Amino acid sequence: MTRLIAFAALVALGAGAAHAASPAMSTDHLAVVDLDSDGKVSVTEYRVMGSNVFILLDGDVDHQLSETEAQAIPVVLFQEMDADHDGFVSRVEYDTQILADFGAADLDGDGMLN
Ligand SMILES: [Ca+2]
Ligand SMILES: [Ca+2]
Ligand SMILES: [Ca+2]
Repeated sequence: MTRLIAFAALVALGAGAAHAASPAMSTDHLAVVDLDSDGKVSVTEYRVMGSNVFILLDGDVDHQLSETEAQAIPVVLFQEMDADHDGFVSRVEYDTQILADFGAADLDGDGMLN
């Protein structure tokens, strides 16, 4: 599992930022993302998850995340997502990373994480 999935699940679980950098995602975290409980995470489920996290973090609802809003996200990951380096992660930058992350985690390319 990639870091972004791990942090997204952890944010959803209400875990503190101290745990957000954990490289591993346990079965419990997978269950949070697996909305229909079929044991797999589809790209749709993953995007819903990612969207919920974005909305959760975007406190001022300007559709971009400042470093302050994104404190739960490891700084390195925030900088990776901020493709144009303007100090904010826009929704487009975020979604791009979400999809790239899903693709990277979907090792057999079947559109499901399992
Ligand atoms: Ca599922
Ligand atoms: Ca914002
Ligand atoms: Ca940006």
